[in-house]
Amino acid sequence: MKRNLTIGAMALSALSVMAQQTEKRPNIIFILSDDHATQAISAYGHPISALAPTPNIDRIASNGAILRNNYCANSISGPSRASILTGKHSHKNGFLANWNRAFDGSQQTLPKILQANGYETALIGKWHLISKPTGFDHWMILNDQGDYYNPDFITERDTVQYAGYVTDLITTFTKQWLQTREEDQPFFLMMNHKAPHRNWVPAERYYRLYEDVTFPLPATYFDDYEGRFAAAHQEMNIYRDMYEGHDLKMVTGVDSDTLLYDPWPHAFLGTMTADEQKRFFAAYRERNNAFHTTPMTEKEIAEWKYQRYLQDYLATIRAVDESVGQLLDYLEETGLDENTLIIYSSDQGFYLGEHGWFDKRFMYEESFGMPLLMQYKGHIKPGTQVEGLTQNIDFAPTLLDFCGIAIPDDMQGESFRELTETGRTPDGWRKSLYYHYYEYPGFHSVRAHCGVKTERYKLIYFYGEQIWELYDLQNDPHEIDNLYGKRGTEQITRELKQELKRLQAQYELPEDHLQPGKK
Ligand code: SGN
Ligand code: CA
Repeated sequence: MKRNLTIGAMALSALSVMAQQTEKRPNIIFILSDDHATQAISAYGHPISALAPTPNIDRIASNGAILRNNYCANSISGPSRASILTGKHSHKNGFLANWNRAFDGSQQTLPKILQANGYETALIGKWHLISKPTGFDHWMILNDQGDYYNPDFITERDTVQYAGYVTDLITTFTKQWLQTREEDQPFFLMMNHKAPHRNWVPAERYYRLYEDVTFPLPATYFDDYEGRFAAAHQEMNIYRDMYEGHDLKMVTGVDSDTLLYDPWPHAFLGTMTADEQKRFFAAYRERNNAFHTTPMTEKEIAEWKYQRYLQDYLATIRAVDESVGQLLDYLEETGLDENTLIIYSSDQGFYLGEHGWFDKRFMYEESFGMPLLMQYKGHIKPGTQVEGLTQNIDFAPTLLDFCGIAIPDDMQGESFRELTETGRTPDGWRKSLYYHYYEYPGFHSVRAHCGVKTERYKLIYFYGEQIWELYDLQNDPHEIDNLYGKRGTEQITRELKQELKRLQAQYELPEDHLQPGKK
């Protein structure tokens, strides 16, 4: 009798150890959109998002945590994705820019470590790292940037074109994989949306969603870039550099079905069927006709372009938000949400007209910042706000930490698990962030730069031109007043330069990475 009891107790404690172990091994769903600005996620509270809310993405924040000071290491797609996968800065993972050099898939990555620890791993959607994915048991990726309508999907076996809208297809394939995965294994699933990437083509049902909404013009829309050389020399201005056909869906005249300038027709209208094209032009006709029949000044045209850009950009996000809603519903209906950590982010931030811009790349807040929302029932309290400085190199270590898997020493990021679990930033947490953008010469002509950010200040060094910029984010949140070299800033400049050097040494930046030119 006694013996039996003991065995029973032992079995029970073994069970509870197992339960703890299972608890330590959450499933992970990583939702990564492309170019999704925090200004366009209503949980972040920006006035733009108030007019185009994202109720489903916000669900993740209200079920869990919103990270308010999360940043990327290099604000461009491939490099950010490589940092997410490796937990390392660009100079360590080797993917410096969206140049033609493939990601070295033989290196250590988050999915590989999870796989080695018994996880089933899957990737669906945008990949953009040139080499084939490694570390995923199942993958189905878009070709390069992918197309909005009727896109190709590449698998280990073949390339197949699917009929439909890219965001909806990615959601469908993701749900299908969830239904067919190995039920007895924990899983790591990446759902990587194309939207809201350029050229911002909404789902047909949303072509006209925001046509009557007037979005607030950013205070810096007509920025003169005074005192900021690189800002003055970029090519990402909405009213100067956007392609009127490709980006703004403008046509040649009243009732025209011919787009104005579109350098890549094969990647836009070219993938739509004839009927889809017809419905596309019909949906924009009234607005395009009004443009041609209303006299406008140059300034009014610049403002009209801003509205058209935002209407389309935000309309593509509506389908992303629906996708997140469908996934959350599925997890709740199946009870999977109990043991699944869900994370929503984007490869970088984006300009929604600030400084007159679209695109990213600069170390200024809008593109340096990355949205980050996380839920994990029983571990992250609903409504948690995280203020500490976090970065995409931290994602891999954080997720490994949540899974109870040892974080390899050579990962450069830190686990921010404690920040999300307590809502507090521990004393020893980092006080500064390192940033490095390489892609110059390149698309949009943003000069290569590196820099350091603290809670209040930011120092940027455009090393090709040997130009420095210094901002006091507290007094100048729009970063228009370059304080570098101004009287009274000597000490803070000295401190920030020292900190930049310290970070470069800590992260082992090779010396020639501060030389201009393609690496
Ligand atoms: C494309 C875009 C650019 C964009 C890059 C990188 N042009 O080339 O505007 O900066 O991608 O974006 S497009 O008209 O072809 O869309 S990234 O998010 O993949 O890094
Ligand atoms: Ca991107």
